[in-house]
Amino acid sequence: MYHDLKVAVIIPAFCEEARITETIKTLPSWVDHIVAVDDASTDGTYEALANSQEPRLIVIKLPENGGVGAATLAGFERALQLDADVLVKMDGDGQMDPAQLPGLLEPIRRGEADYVKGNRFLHTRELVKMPLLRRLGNIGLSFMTKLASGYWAVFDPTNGYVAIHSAAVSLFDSTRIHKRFFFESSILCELGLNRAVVLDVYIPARYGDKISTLSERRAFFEFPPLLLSGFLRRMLIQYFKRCLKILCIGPHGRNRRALRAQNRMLNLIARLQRSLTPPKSLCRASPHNIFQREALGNTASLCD
Ligand SMILES: Nc1nc2c(ncn2[C@@H]2O[C@H](COP(=O)(O)OP(=O)(O)O)[C@@H](O)[C@H]2O)c(=O)[nH]1
Ligand SMILES: [Mg+2]
Repeated sequence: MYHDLKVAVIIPAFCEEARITETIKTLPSWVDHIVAVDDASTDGTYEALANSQEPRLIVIKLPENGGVGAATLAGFERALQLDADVLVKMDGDGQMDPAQLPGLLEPIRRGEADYVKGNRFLHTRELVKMPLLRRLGNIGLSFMTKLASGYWAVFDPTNGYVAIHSAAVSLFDSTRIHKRFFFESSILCELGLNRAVVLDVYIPARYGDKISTLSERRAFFEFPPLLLSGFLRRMLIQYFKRCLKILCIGPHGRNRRALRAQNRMLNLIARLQRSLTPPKSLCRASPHNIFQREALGNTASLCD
């Protein structure tokens, strides 16, 4: 337990045979559950996990490789079944320092945030150390993520060291979350639509010996279209769909003509949305969406 919070650490792992045992060993004793998800590794990752003597460890083996997002979501699901209050995502390659865990959890414990993420560049001194091209790429993607998610104070959007309150997980539709490296950015977009409180905490980079599998070239070409789609979807939902619903409720209740016009407009918007993103339900009003609902304003009802 971290104070009164039951903590589950979720570790997505793909071919981490060399690092996974050490990563698990370094977790502090107050972590309640460790859920390691072997994403159909082709090396001995699963065997290393299965041979672990760690009593808090739960191992999930995915039948086929789904990507870091799919593996993390599988871990989230298991952690929710275990009634964890806070879910932390930590990579299996030892690049995320467990000493930084309290920093991620503290804002959630204090009720100041629903989702806390690491940010390697809270000071300009870290940014200026980067090669110019990489720096520009990072700034560009961060700016586009701000547009897509609406979180203007958030930087380093691809940072995978994150903690989320269990109630905030039920705010988003997991089918809308990207299953590969756009995972963290897509979570930000979904949380933004639900007005969840997101906070950055400074966590210095720890690169270790592993080379990132997300190449700059890939991020440069794959992320902008996804972010553009996120931005358009946010505009449609936040500024058109919700406003329309509010406009149709006059001082004497709902007006029939306005409602018909609204339905026509909503159908048009829905068609537009379907052409932008996979056809899934937009928001789910869940009885569990109670965490900080009052503080956040009951926005969920506007998008059901
Ligand atoms: N590369 C890769 N990593 C995966 C996959 N599924 C789960 N992971 C895990 O996702 C985490 C992040 O991957 P990594 O390559 O270290 O990315 P980076 O550190 O963000 O550049 C690691 O713990 C991986 O083991 C997958 O399909 N491919
Ligand atoms: Mg890594």
